[in-house]
Amino acid sequence: MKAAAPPHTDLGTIGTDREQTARGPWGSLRYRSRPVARTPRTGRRTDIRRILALILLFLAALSAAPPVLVAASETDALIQLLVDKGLITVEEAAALRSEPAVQKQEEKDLRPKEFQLTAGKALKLSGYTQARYRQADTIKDTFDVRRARLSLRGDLGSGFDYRLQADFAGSSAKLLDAALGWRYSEGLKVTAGQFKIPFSQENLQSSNKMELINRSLVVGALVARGLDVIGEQNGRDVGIMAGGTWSPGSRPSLVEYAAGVFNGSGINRTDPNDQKDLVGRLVVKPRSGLSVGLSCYEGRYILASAPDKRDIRRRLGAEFAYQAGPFLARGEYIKGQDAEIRKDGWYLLGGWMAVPGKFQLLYRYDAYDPDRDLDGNGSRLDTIGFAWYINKWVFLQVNYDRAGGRLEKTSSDAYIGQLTLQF
Ligand SMILES: [Ca+2]
Ligand SMILES: [Ca+2]
Repeated sequence: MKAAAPPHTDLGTIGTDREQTARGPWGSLRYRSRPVARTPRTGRRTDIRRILALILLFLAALSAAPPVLVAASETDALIQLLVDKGLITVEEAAALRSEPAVQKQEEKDLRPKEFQLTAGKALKLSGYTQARYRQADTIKDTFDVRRARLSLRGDLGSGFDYRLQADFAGSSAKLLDAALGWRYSEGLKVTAGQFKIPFSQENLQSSNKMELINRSLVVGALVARGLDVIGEQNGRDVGIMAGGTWSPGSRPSLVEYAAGVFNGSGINRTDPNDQKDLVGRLVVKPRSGLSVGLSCYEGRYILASAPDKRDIRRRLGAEFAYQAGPFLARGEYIKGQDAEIRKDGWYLLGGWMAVPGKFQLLYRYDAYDPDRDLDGNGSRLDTIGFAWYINKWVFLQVNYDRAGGRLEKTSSDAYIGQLTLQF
């Protein structure tokens, strides 16, 4: 019965199921309307047939999920049902089955069902992978996959949105973001769940958007990252935050603020104490390209080695960023206190986009002191960077790190290359 099926020449069949259902019958209508309608009678019959074909396709599309009709194809079974009910004759049924659009739908019914990702609302899937090569005296030269992230975002209506992000690099996958947001206005958005704490511009900069490969020493040590007392939390925590922008007069986004309450213990874990940490950030943009900001953090932390002790974990940061044509300047100073130990550090980054949108040259001066009351233990790092924005999806960076520091004996050079693929 299906042997006479026409070859697939209609481009309308290539695409999503929805497109196919929508295009099929209309394409069929146009195609058929020229050769037929020789007499009024056959014309009316053909019209009825086409209307029935449309209804059938609609019903077939609706019944795609529950497999009510097995044995034959769903469309074929529907035609048989119409015959059984006396609504159409056997001849009309045969004519219907020969309609090209109906034949296509029957073939589709008989094909094995494919796995489909569906959602009630539109969702946006994005992700990126960063492959890195490092060469230094202090490590074995190695390739590694530094990040492999997938992110889902969506709008749930009534001002609600969500974001999920996981990192698959390393030995086990890790949930980074799981946040639900509710926007009341430009001036107020409430976010709850797990996400980046509103502290430091560099912390809030996405890893696939950073001009240099590594974050600065001070952000790495004081903003819930690798060298922080609470360990590597990817600059994130679990809590609730309010934020927004406010523009007095006609100026765009003159003031940006965010303030939140967090567990203070990092990602994918509950709070080991009753104390909640407070974080806030305020950024002012007095003119286009320039921003100046302050961040503060007040909390208590518990070390696994001393579960009964609650120590102060306090941070204060100042930042600026300035972009003028191809030139970029950015800097931060952050000081912190963990229990009795006072720490601080700062960086200054300069960039020049030598070829607009393509090649960028960068330099960063980076300093961090893990104990301000102890002399000679500071770290210094000079980084020279080259960034090549190959296209929207591919980004290549080469960095040269020169470590320094007054008493640092292990001073060594490091060359790092990193390729970012994003979608
Ligand atoms: Ca806590
Ligand atoms: Ca010191």
